[in-house]
Amino acid sequence: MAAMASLHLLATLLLILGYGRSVIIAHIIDEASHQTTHSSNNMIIPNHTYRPSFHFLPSKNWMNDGLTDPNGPMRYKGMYHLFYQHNPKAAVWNTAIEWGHSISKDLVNWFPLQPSLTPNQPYDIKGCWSGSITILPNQKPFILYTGIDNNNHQTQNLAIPKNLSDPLLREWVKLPNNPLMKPTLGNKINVTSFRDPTTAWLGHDGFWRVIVGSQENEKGIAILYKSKDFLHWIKAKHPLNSAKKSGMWECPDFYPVSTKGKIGIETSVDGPQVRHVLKVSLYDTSHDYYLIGTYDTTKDVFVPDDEEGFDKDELYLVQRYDYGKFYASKTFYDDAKKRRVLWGWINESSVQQDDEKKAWSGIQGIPRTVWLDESGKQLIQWPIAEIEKLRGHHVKLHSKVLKPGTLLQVSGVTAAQADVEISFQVSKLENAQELNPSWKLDPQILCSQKAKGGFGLLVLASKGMQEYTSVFFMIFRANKKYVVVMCSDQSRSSLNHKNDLTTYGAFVNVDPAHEELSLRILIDESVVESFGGKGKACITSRVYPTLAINDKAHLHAFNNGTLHVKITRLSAWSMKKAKVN
Ligand code: DQQ
Repeated sequence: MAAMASLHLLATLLLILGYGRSVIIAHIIDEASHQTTHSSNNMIIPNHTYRPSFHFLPSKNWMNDGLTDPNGPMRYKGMYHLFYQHNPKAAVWNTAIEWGHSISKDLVNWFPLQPSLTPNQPYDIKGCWSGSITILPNQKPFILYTGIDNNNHQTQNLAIPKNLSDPLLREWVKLPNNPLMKPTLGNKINVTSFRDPTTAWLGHDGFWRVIVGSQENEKGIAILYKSKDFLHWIKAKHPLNSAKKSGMWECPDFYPVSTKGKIGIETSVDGPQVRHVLKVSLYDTSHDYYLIGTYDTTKDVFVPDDEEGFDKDELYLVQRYDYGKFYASKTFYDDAKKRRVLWGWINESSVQQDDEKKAWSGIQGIPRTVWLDESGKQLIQWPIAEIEKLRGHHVKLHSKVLKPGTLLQVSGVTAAQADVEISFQVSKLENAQELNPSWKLDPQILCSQKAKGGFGLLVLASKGMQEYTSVFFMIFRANKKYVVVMCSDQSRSSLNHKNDLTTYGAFVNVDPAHEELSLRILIDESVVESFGGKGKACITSRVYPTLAINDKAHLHAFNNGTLHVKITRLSAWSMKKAKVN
């Protein structure tokens, strides 16, 4: 209260001094967002401390807001668009969600526009939920999205740009024919589990196809719809894919990948050098899983290489984009750079009360280029090259042996806002810990329970090491082969133990006897986005240190194991701020 009173006093003063009202409002908002909050250990942390500087989040001028799923990403007439699930009124999710909208020339700096869809029709009055964009012939972008009606029933609806000659596509109109797809007694679709239409693809028969996520009891389903004109949609006899016990499939994504290199493919393209990826966001686990397989165009079904698909008993063995926080993701084809780009939502690890205090929650991960690994068995993800233009001051290190027990400080970069790349060569692998055949092969459990040493980076570390987040590799011996696990351990990341401090883990398909182990980490105040094995394994975490903040954060390389480890390359850059909304 006292703080608000002094802000009003300041406003009056500025008015008297002849400043314009808009300048004053901007100033008040800025001041208010710099108010302080008390963490559980009584440290005083300013509200903006954890706010990322180069990750996407809504405008700072929203006094209180929440962001979740990326929606309808696309490149249109030279401009990138990102829509997103946005609650402009509170830093928590609320059903009456709208579609926020921002544009960018480079996927790094973003400019906010007015919301493109707000709940105002009987079929979406309780929320404009997730959906996708399809660019139809003659450059016509169409949004298909889920509307929530007064009975909480879910339907699929179409919105089109009001004015196609506006390159920014500021205004969107909802079609009078809506809803275009809805649950009926005849089709037996679950009325509250029918959402998140994908980008549509065009078959050789001239029919558009789209999948919508659903559930029938425990069975997760990608319901397939077809249409000749994008207005009249007919439910196909068979779903594109389903799995008996995986629960609700949210935000499905279905797209082709090339078997030849990194090049991306437009969503409707099929052919001999093409495989398909089906990704689903499992409501029950809050993780995004994907399968690689074949799209059988005659039967209109997706046949995963791994026959059990999303029904595997050990769900932890189904591949994920990210083994930390990353949900409701969506890809789009970028025709300018001939690549497929992946966006994913990274939620907070703090408690809701703390989100409300800092007045914002939810960010998008750095967009990643995604392609099929040469093995054909997994996807590779790498931060888009454009992010490198934020790299500022650079420190380098060549060839340094890290004896067991070594901690090596990397100074000279802003450690709370940095891009770090490091590669390790490991010798004397016979000293590696043996993988006990009785252990459950869940990498998260290996990282949290079996981790005896390891080597990697300590990020966001306080001077006295009361706080740090460690991202590291562990190598296990198993039948003359080696199993590499990458871990992101948040257990010491903050003295505020109210935060979720879970440890994450992922297998990295690299043979350490013949290849170097590489790690890249994008550190952005409260985000630690890690890419192991040149993008073979990704782990994103959110951490909120109370001591290791801003210029009090430090960066170290370490070897805490029994193996002989050599750093063959280390490059760290201070990262500049992006202009985000
Ligand atoms: N978020 C949206 C839904 C989607 C869920 C609602 C996934 O459409 O299923 O905000 O995070």
